[in-house]
This record gives sequence, C-alpha cells and structure tokens, in this order.
Amino acid sequence: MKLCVIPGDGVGREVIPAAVEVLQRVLPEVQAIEADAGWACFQRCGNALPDETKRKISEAGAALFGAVSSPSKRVEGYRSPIIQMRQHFDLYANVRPTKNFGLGEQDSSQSKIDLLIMRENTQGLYAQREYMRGDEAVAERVITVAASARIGRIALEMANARRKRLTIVHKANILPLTDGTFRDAVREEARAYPDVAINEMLVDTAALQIGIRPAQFDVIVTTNLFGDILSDLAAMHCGGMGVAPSLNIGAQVAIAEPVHGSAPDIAGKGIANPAGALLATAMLLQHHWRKPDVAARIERAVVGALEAGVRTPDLGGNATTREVVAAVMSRL
Ligand code: GGG
Repeated sequence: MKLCVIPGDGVGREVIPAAVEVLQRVLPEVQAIEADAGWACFQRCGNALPDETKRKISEAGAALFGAVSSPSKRVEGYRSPIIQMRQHFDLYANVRPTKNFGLGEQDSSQSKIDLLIMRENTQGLYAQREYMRGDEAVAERVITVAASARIGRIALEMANARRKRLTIVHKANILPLTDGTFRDAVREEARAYPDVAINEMLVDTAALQIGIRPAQFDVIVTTNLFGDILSDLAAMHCGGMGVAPSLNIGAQVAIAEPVHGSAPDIAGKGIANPAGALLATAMLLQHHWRKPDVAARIERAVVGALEAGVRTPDLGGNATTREVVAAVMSRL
C-alpha cells in the first residue's frame, strides 16, 4: 500500500508526520512517499503543485495532505494546490463528518450528533472563474446536472448505509437556475433510493439548525462553498477545527486532509492538534482502503486520548502534539 504524503504549509508539517507515524504503527506495510505542495513550495520553485507531486499522487492512488496558506491577494502564477488537486484528480466529493466526542459545550441533545456533510468539490464558486467587467468584479458560480447528480448519488449511498435521511441544502429561492439545477438533479437520483427520506433546507436555515439542533441531521448534500462553510460550523460540535477530518474522493484517487488550515500563529510551536489529521487518515482507511476495523482502531485511540484529557491548547489543554501522539499510540 502506497501513500503520498504532502505536509504542505504551517502546522501541516507537524500533524501529517504524526499521522503517518500512527498509520505505520497499525499498518507497517504502508509505504510513505513524500511530496511537496503549497505556498512555501511556490516560493521555492514557482509552482504550488509540481508535476512530480501529481505523478506521486497518481502512482500511490491515496494521499494525505496537511494544509496550505494561500495569500488572499492575487499572486501571478499561483493557484491554491488543494483546489488544483481536487480539479486535476476530479475529486468530486468532499466528505466531512461531525461526531460528538464529548469535547465541546454539552447538553443532552448533543450526545447524539453524528452528521455527514457531502460537499460538491469541483464546481460552484471554486471553479475560480473571476474577472473584472468594467468596475464590476464577477465570479461565475458553475453548477452542472452531471456533477450535481454525481455528488447526489454518493450522498445517497452514504445515507442508505447510515440512518437513511438526506437533507439537500441550497438557496434555490434566490438562485433558481444554479441551486434549482443542483436540487432537482439530486432529487432525480433519489428516485433510485426509495428507503432514503429526502428533505430540503435553505442554507441560512441549515446554518441555524446545525447550530441549535444538529442531531436532527444524518447526511447533508450541498454545493461547494455552502459545504465549506457549513462543515466549519458543524465542527463546533466535535470540538472545533483541530479535530475535524475530511476526505476528497474521486474515481481513482482519494486525498485525506484535516479541515483546518496552516495556522501560522502556532506553526513551529509543537502544539498543533493532530486529531484532525489522524481522523482523516482513519477516513482514508475506511472509505478508500476498505479497512474499517483499522480505521475504528485509530478513531477509538484518538477519542480515548482526548477523553483522558490529553488535549492540545485549542481544546483547553496543555498537551503538545507529541504528547497526543504518544497517548494515541498507547491506546492502539
Ligand atoms: N487542510 C485544509 C486547508 O489547508 N484548509 C485551508 C484551505 O483550504 N485553504 C485554501 C488555500 O489556502 O488554498
């Protein structure tokens, strides 16, 4: 088994080696292939995603990516490597789970939180078709029937294997062409899944409901930017961004990544939370390598370490990254 390992920028360089160490403890046969990408990589070699890195990802079929700190101003020749990877490898689904691990603010309704956000990963505003028309700055939001149906199908598959409820989140009252296309394409696919109960929610209502009644959701399917924002919001119920994992899925390649970014404020201090990267690795094991037992071992060990109070500062503790890794290792 091969894994292309791309730490990227900032704390990615701390949490990704930690996750590889844990993975190789449970599966020594995993061969890690290091590759470069990110803003620092761009500054070094003029390319945020070198061809060599794409070749290594293709060869391995699976990758673990850390984080990237793209500048928020246009830089000639630079494109976010994670967006490039999603488009180049046609990673059409971004799977973002939120489970309650007993780490956040608690009340009794929160103990049942187990929701999955299925984010369309190649289109919407992330098509990055931005241009100036006179003094108007325009961003095209691209939604096709084919891409909407494809994310709809995998979301329905996931829902069918879980609690059989799918919520389509959109804003079709304001954007009837784009979001109407998305909603209708998912509903069309749903005809083949009679056991899955379908409902719809406007994105603003969904944000409120994820905040106040998150346990009502099983699987949410939505467009790219809505999924990005809602999954960060949902992460409040699993302990925050340091704990949230994700998996980018395509037909040939899967890339796991913690949801958090490069966190330049704490990079290099040895206190980054490795939980998101570890749980993302578990997702790769479950959905790509089809090793649910090994995935569950890692998840149990991570949750066990956090429950025992071995927590980095973002979770209110004072443990270092290395101390969390040691606590996870001792529970495998
Ligand atoms: N691990 C995901 C990550 O790095 N998130 C921050 C992000 O997506 N940034 C976009 C970018 O900097 O290109």
